[in-house]
Amino acid sequence: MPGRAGQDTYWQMKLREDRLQMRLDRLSEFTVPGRPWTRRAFTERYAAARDWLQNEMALAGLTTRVDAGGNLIGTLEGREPAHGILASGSHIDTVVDGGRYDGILGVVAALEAAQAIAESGKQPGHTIEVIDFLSEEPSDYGVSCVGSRAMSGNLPTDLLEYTNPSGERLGEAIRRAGGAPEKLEGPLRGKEELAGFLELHIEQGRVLESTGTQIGVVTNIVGIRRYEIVVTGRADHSGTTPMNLRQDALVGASRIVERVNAQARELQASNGYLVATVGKISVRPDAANAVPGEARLTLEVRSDSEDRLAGFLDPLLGWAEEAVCRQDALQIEVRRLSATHPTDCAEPIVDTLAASAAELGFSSMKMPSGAGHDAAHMARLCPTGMLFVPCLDGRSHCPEESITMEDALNGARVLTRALLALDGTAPKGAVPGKS
Ligand code: HGY
Ligand code: MN
Ligand code: MN
Repeated sequence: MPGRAGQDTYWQMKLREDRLQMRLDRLSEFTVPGRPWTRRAFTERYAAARDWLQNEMALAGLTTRVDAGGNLIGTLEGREPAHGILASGSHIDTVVDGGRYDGILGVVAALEAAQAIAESGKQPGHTIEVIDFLSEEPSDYGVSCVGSRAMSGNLPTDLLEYTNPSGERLGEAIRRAGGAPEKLEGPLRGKEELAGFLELHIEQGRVLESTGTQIGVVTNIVGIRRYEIVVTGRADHSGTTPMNLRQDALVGASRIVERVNAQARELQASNGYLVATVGKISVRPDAANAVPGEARLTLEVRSDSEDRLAGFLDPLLGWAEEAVCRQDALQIEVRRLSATHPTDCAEPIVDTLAASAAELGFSSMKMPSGAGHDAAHMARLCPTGMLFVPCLDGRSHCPEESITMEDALNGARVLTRALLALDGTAPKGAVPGKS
């Protein structure tokens, strides 16, 4: 249901559903055969998808480069470079067996917006950048949002030493992706460089669909802490080791999984939004006939409150000291993998997105994001906002994830309208939310 055309007609005419669809289809085809949709960062398939995308950016009239953080950036020059850059984008990597639209919609829609603006023949005042951030999903190196962390100066150099299961350092992987890890000691962009950042994403939940709302305007992005918990016992023969003599690490780990779930339920009920998940586990020796000697878990905690995030681990470890270490004769080691803070979107950007949706005749609602996003890191650099479109049955991070092209196009329209609104009203020094 596109609304009034009026003064926006010139770019709306250029926003092309067929091109948006073609790019979504082509990008999603870069997947591990038989495992839709799997395009893990740092793999050859991911590199091939990025080569394709870089070429599409060039065909759209953008100049392209890969920055030191391994981010692929397409640039449409503005009339007034001093006004700063309006940037938009997301990521094209997926979780294993993930969805078709998580990430790529935001990249493809940003490219469509930039191309429509370029083809409208009216050069924007601000330079517009389309960004495909490197490795947003938790990577095999234990770090997520690698590119947006690097860009915003939130990739401490010790994270570059993290290794994947084959022993490759994250820093080397970033170099393979075209980056320059030796340049990642501080933010890659100065605060004055960027006038604003917008990210379009699928909602990944059910709120928009269940309320029949076309556009979600994000007010806050959840904070996320991830920890690795290693439970160590003793590997033994499963047939010859009596039950009372075992130090089974997986049994201890399973108690921890249950406790994480119970503690999160209690806290959520009494304290407000907090979710906690053990979504990854590996066991050694990992054999049907061996008592597990080691179990490695990844614990992830999310909340919109820094205090709730900070308060989760200690009670869990206090409980584990007695229930797992003492009673089951196991050891536990914990390592913090990463932490992002709950992040508010910039109010003037929230207002611009809501106004853009209304001007185009779309229903919208303000809502928090329970998913993490590159936008949370970009908010360190410049006024940042996000918009959501509905996804079928709220499914995401699974192959069933689906959206309608109508919703995809609606999102691209609001994104483009908002970029133009910011372009028209946000010269340097008077950028909304920027002091
Ligand atoms: O993990 C997240 O919240 C995001 O989908 N990467
Ligand atoms: Mn995701
Ligand atoms: Mn995503």
